[in-house]
Amino acid sequence: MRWMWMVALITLMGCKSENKAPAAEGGAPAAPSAEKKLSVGFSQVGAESAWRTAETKSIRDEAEKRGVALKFADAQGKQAQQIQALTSFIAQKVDVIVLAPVVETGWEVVLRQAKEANIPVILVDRGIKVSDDSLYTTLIASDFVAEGRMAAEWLAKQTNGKANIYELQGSTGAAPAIDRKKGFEEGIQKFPEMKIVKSQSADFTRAKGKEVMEAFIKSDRDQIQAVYAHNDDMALGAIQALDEAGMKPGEGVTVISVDAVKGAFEAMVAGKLNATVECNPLMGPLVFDTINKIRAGEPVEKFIQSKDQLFEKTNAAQVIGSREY
Ligand code: GZL
Repeated sequence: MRWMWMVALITLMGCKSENKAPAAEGGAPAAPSAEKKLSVGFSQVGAESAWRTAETKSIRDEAEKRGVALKFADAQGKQAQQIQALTSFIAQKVDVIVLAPVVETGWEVVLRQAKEANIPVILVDRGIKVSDDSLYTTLIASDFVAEGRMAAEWLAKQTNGKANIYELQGSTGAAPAIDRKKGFEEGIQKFPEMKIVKSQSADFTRAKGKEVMEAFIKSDRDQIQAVYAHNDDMALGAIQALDEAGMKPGEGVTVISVDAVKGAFEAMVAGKLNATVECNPLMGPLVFDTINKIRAGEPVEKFIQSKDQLFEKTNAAQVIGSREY
């Protein structure tokens, strides 16, 4: 009887070994033939500016080039839609989440859900305020405070430290709006005759930039000596308003902004924009290189900074041909 149990046991063991995948080199089971595509959920702010469009194109083109399955969600500038997108990415069990956060606060709950689902989160282009910075792996962005300071220092030199400044702020609560304002104010601090006379949000859009500038012109026309816009789109809207009022933007009124998009170079060549501080949106390659590092278990910096530089109308004509966005 006992011999029958022995035969059954040996047969069973033989069976199990036949069920195993054919052993690859070194004994581990061979990888499944169709390599699973990397799946990435990308929650984008919206399409409010030329800069944003360039950033979206850079990330989508790079995903395409690398054969990444990219799930793209445009939030039309609404945080609730971004949170909805992240919740959906988590439910779909994406490998990585890329988030361009429209505002700095209100992310704790959904990022905790991503952490609990073991999905790494990469922030691009804007930072967030959270109590626990393990809720995101890294931030790939420019230093907006430095951009604001660069703009202030250029304007101080351009105006010999004396100007009535009208400021067009970006979207309320957005990191670039908060920090570009902070850096600019720090930069003009040592020039008592440089004053921000009025400052209002124009939501990073050209249309709102024109609208707010028209209101400034209506109330303060003869006082306006300089305009500081947190992005080129608002500056181009303001330039249109100044032009229509016959105020000679770029000569009678000094205009400086941030982003360095193609439209800004065209305005500088036309002599209507005086300077712009670059904020590079072409993050695609760096985003996917960073994802590869994270998935390979390599350490990545908490803040991967894009380098910026300032362009003026004096050198715009030589540079415009080489601009990629
Ligand atoms: C900056 C980005 C800003 C751009 C604007 O990283 O978040 O948002 O400066 C865009 O053009 O709308």
